[in-house]
Amino acid sequence: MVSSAFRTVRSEEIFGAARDLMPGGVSSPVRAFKSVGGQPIVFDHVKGAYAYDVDGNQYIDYVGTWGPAIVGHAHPEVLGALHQALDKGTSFGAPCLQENILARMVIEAVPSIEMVRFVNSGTEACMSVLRLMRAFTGRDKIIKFSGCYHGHADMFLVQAGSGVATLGLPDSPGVPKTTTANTLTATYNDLEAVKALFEQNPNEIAGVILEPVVGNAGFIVPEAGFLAGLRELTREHNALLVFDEVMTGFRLAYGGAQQRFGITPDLTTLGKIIGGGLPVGAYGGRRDIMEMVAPAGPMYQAGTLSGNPLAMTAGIKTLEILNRPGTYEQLEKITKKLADGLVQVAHETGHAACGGQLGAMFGLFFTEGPVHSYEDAKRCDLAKFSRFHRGMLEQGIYLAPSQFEAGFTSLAHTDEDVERTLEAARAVLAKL
Ligand code: HOZ
Repeated sequence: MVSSAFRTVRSEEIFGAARDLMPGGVSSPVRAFKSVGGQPIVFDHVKGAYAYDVDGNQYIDYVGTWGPAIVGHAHPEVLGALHQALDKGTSFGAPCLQENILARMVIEAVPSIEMVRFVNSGTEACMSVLRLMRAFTGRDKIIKFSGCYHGHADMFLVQAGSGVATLGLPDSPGVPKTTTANTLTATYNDLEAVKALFEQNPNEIAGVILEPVVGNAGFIVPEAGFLAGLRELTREHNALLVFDEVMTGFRLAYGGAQQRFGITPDLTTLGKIIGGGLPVGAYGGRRDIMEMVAPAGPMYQAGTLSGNPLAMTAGIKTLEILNRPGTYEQLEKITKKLADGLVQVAHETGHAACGGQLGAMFGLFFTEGPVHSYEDAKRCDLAKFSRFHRGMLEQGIYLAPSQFEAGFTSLAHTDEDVERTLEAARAVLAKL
């Protein structure tokens, strides 16, 4: 636990050198702490619910490597399986048995998935699923929602969440207007806006893609009837419904948001948890659609490292652990205690705040709320979030360094961790 002797000398040295070597000193923008200020912490190792930095500070970690660490970091069973797999080689570039095993587990778990293709990241899964939506329908336009993030492929960098929202960037330079001309955007939770887009673009829209529960504009849940309404509208217009469950898959329930809400999309993207901490993404869905993917069909998509035995092994073991009795009840209980506790502590210390939780995912906004969309989320007190984030860091609590990211818990987080977190929050918020 970080004490009054919070020192970050080594982190500063290492990050200082990184700045000269890599743009912004990082391999992915949000990690640079730009929106919350101060130097990022350089990690040395992770275990269970904790992260340890290069200065010897320990943190209760609610980022969980941005989602994959749902069974806890460096779980002994995952590491054991990986050690065995390592001895057989790191990559085959040929079919392996582990792909079948993980594919079967994913198909059995996720209601919409009858066939699956493994790729190497959530970005890759989403860019591939977009090509598939277009190939299957013969239409070019898609609808996405502001604040939803579907990776960094050109056609999704329109009012995107996550790092784009965190850094307050306009749509990225380098993305040709012609590439995004077919990306229509609507406000999340606004069914009427989607209806209007369908009416204005008859027979032109391939489908609607969304995070069924948003995690890249902060944590935002769908209002009653929103997902069902999208399901109806897409059917009515012969368009596809795609759930980007890169964050929510295996996190809100074993079968993801679609199982939890009882709405089955046509296609789904996955990532994070299904790789157990190694780089994996996947897209899958109805068999008749997936059979368009090469070499079964004409829609081309490929990858040298896709389905590699190490990543498949980590995913298999992670899902095996998650599928044991009681895991989701435990995740729900601990995460609810944390999310409710944070809002309560904020109110008791005199701050406007709202938040929520589903499964092992949570959020806290410094605003009266309610927050139903990215437009609402942008109205929250970002300066206060920055000070809260820094204060929590100094208390040994590692939160996502952006108001526009969700928080993640794991099976390794204990009641005691949550109580320590709430105590820290009380101490920090009382001084803000
Ligand atoms: N886009 C990721 C969160 N939504 C951040 C990934 C990272 O920085 O590792």
